[in-house]
Amino acid sequence: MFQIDKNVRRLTKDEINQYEEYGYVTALPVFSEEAKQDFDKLFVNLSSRLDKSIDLNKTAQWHKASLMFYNLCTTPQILNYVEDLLGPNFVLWGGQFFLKEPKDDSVVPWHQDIQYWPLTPAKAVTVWLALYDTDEENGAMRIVKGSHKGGMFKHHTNDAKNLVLDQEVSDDQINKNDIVSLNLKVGQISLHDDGLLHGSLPNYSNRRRCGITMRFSPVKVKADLSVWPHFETQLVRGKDIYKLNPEAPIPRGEATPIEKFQHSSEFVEQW
Ligand SMILES: O=C(O)CCC(=O)C(=O)O
Repeated sequence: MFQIDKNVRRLTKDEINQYEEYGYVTALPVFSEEAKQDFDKLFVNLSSRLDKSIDLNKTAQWHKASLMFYNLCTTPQILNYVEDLLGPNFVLWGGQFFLKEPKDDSVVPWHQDIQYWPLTPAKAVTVWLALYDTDEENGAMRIVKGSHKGGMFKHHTNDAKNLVLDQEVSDDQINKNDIVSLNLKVGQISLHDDGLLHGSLPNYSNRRRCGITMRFSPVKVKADLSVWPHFETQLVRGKDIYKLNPEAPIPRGEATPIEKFQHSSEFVEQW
């Protein structure tokens, strides 16, 4: 459905080294410019299902609810890049939108994903797919290169209304010289490590900024279900040799998540 970029490829050795050294790779081609209208249609179709009282940024589990969303996450060309980092056997366990409408003052505070995720061992790759062009003006994601090697940073809770997430690393822990803005053209992806510091600023532009994040882990990773009872995996490459986590079925239709944490059984009746 979404046209693939003719320049799509596998990760180069340099990119794999860069990921290990700096915790990210960016501007990887996946979908062509012509997919632009289809992405816009997908965004409108999925987001408009939500009641106005529900913030799209506060929903997740779209990969377990919506077949269209699942199909996008399992695009073979995306999985190829992930396989180059995680090896042959891995699962999809998260899928959500990060949206900033024009002149939206919402901010994603500096954080490490491992602060939120009860996974052992802590190993996950996030794919951030640009549904619209994203740059410094409209609040592209920013990362602190190499910060995944610094262990756990100290987070504090910040309940400010314009923050999309509530765990924040204070500015004084950020090495300003290492900040990189992950500017992407529609259809491109970035990849980042779960220990990497990242966040994003408001959208100062008149353009929508929206990306889809997809979370992948090797099959040897286990979630603590006492912290995340909703956690389920979908095997997307290779074999699940350890069977450490509950599995979610591939969506059989179009359901709509309305919260951050939902079990797949909640979607079944909507398919
Ligand atoms: O899109 C953003 O600004 C932040 C995304 C993010 O926090 C994540 O991918 O973990």
